[in-house]
Amino acid sequence: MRRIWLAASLAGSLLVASPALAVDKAGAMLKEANGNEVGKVTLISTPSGLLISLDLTAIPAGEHAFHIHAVGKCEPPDFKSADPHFNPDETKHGLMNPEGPHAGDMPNLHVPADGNLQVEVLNPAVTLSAESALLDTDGAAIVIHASADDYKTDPAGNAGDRIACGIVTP
Ligand SMILES: [Cu+2]
Ligand SMILES: [Zn+2]
Repeated sequence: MRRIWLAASLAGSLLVASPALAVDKAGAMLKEANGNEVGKVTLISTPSGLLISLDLTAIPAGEHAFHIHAVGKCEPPDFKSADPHFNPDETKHGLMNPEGPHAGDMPNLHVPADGNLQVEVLNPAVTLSAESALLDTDGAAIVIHASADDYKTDPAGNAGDRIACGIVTP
């Protein structure tokens, strides 16, 4: 009798544990300091990592750093509320840093003259839920900077001001 009860309760807890936490898609609306929407981000969980699709509509032409920051808060005008780069492993900044990168570090965006850019980036270091989760209690934000990331200067790649910010939302 006791063995049957144990098996039943185990099955019950497994059922509760898995589907409730799984989030496989999220989005973010990128806004400048004046509140204008300048792009949309879609984040999709894949077995290879988080697939991030960007649809930018009004970013100044040129090369811009593109990161995931640690807190889902975008307060204008400087967006400092998003805190530093998402860095659950407490590493150093930069794709070219031997002690890096942060989980939130990603390649620069090259925006053409008309300010429109569609691009997809795979970030294998982050997930939406479970480990290295963007949707943890303080959330996360997608940030675009005024200048390029030099991929090595800790803690932020010398990328200058934060010109657009979007809160990752399930
Ligand atoms: Cu950044
Ligand atoms: Zn970084």
